[in-house]
Amino acid sequence: MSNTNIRIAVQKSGRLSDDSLKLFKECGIKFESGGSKLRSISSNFPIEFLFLRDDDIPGYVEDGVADLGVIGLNVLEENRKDVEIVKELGFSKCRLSLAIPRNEVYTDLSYFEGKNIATSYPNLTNTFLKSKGVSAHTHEISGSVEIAPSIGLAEGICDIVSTGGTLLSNGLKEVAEVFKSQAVLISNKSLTAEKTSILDKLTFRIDSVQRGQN
Ligand code: PRT
Ligand code: ZN
Repeated sequence: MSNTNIRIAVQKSGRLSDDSLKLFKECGIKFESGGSKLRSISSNFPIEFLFLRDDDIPGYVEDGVADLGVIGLNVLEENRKDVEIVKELGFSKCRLSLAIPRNEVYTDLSYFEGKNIATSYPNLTNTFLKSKGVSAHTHEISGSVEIAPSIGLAEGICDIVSTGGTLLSNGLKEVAEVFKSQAVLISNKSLTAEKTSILDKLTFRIDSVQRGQN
């Protein structure tokens, strides 16, 4: 019998982690997780887990360091890695949205013409604005984007929104949705036949879990 394992990269700790681990456990896959463990081999399914920062996952899957990964579609599309999207997983749902100070009057997207927008997602933001015929300047910052308008760095922001609470508490209002996201299962584009057959077994189990939830 072959002892090939498929290798999957999941977020070590963050907004994707709990639901990713829960999904694989619901698939009947036994493995250890948590603490400082960065790798774990399942005792009852041919799979090895790597626990990583989410931003590194698409690159590892493109390079074949990992065969599969669980990642937010927002991160995947922003970084434009060449991987296969196997399926939508239905958790970590959020949206990338444009927001401006609450007391500003907003009419339509032309509001952003010639303005500065702070974001950690310059590619998605620029692609959206271009498709709408708006020319604005994006300033890439890696975190605490919501603070940018109040410190005079930009007139608006484009950031991930879930409940809207963070925008509210920073005196901002959401004015346009740029991109809808959720967690997706991705795979390397050239899996061996053996790994493809393990992936088929895995997606079969994920499908049954998802059917049970509907
Ligand atoms: O440490 P590591 O690099 O692995 O994690 P990370 O800090 O980069 O990412 P993490 O764990 O915060 O998010 C992982 C993924 O979860 C994101 O790429 C999204 O696909 C998804 N997701 C779902 C979210 C949110 N909801 C979310 N609310 N990602 C971020 N947020 C942040 C957002 O940036 C903003 O600051 O939460 C704030 C807004 O939330 P609300 O509820 O106040 O609107
Ligand atoms: Zn990250």
